[in-house]
Amino acid sequence: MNTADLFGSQLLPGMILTPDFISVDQEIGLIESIDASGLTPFRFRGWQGKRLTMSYGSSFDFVSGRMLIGEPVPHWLNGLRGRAADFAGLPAKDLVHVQLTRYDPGAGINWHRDRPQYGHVVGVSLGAAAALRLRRNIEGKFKRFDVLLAPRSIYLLSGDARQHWEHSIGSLAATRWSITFRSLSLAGKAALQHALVAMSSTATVGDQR
Ligand SMILES: O=C(O)CCC(=O)C(=O)O
Repeated sequence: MNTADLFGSQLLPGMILTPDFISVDQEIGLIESIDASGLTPFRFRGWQGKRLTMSYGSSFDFVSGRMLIGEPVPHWLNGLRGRAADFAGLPAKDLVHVQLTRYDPGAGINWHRDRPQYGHVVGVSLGAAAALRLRRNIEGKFKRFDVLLAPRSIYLLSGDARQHWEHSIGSLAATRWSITFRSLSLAGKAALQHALVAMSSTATVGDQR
């Protein structure tokens, strides 16, 4: 029996969606914590997005193109991280990166695949419902698929859905929040190792002064 049989519907190979993963009270508490977390506009090289984000743990820096060791994952996310990891069939410690996002009216996210440094992607949706649009280029033609992300639902992107399909969310009419947990791919683990070595050699140079 695979994870989809146990926990939700498999929509594409590697994509599972489960409604009502958290309660309304939990949703309200998570939204309050996200709003209090110090969100800032998402930046990609010289460009600034309308959505607001905050990241914890190991993360990819879109400005320098490097893996960074970020702020530790705060305690208020630990319970949800454990449940999200169970949902994805992973140990909680593998979800090393957490991204909080707020999409105010007019904000969305353009077509993309998550960075190859990341492995599994697990997303919890809060607030307004949104359509997650998916597309895959097959011999010059896009195959498309839309998935409704209801508030309090959780989705997993892995395998085919993660590697071969791009996803996006169009401009929203009402505010939506999301919590995205990510594991590292082999490339991400190597990049993280590199970042840790660079950090420890900087510390050693500093110590010698
Ligand atoms: O808000 C979401 O659920 C999607 C987020 C996403 O695709 C991203 O940050 O790369």
